[in-house]
Amino acid sequence: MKTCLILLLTFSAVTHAEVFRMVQADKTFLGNITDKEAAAASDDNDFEEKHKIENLNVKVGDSIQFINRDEVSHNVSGWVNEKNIFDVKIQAPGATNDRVIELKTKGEYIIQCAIHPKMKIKLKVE
Ligand SMILES: [Cu+2]
Repeated sequence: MKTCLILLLTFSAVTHAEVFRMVQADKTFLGNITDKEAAAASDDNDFEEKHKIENLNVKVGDSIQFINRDEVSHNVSGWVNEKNIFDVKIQAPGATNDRVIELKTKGEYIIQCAIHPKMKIKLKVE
C-alpha cells in the first residue's frame, strides 16, 4: 500500500508539466482565448486589455504554445540576459503553424517579436 502511494506521488510529480496557450492577435499576446475571440480582438479594446499578457510565471519543463491568430506573421524569440534561448522563427497565421516551446532553462526571460518589438512579455521560469 505504501509503495503504491509513493508510485502515485512520483507519477503525479512527473506528469505535472503544463502547456500555456499564448494566442497572438492584433499584434499582442492575448493568453488563452478562443479562435473566435481572437478574430474579434482587434475591434474590441476592452477585451484586448482584459486578456493581454505582460507577465507569466512557469516552471522548468512547462511549455508555451504560440498560436498565431493574427492577420500578419510573427517571429517570437526568448532571451535571458541577452542570450537567445529559443526562436519560434517566422510564424504565419493559422492553426497549422502552432508551435510548442518547452522551457528547459531557468531564468527571467524577455519574449519578443522581432517584427513587432512592442509585442513583449516578461517570463519567469523557475
Ligand atoms: Cu509580430
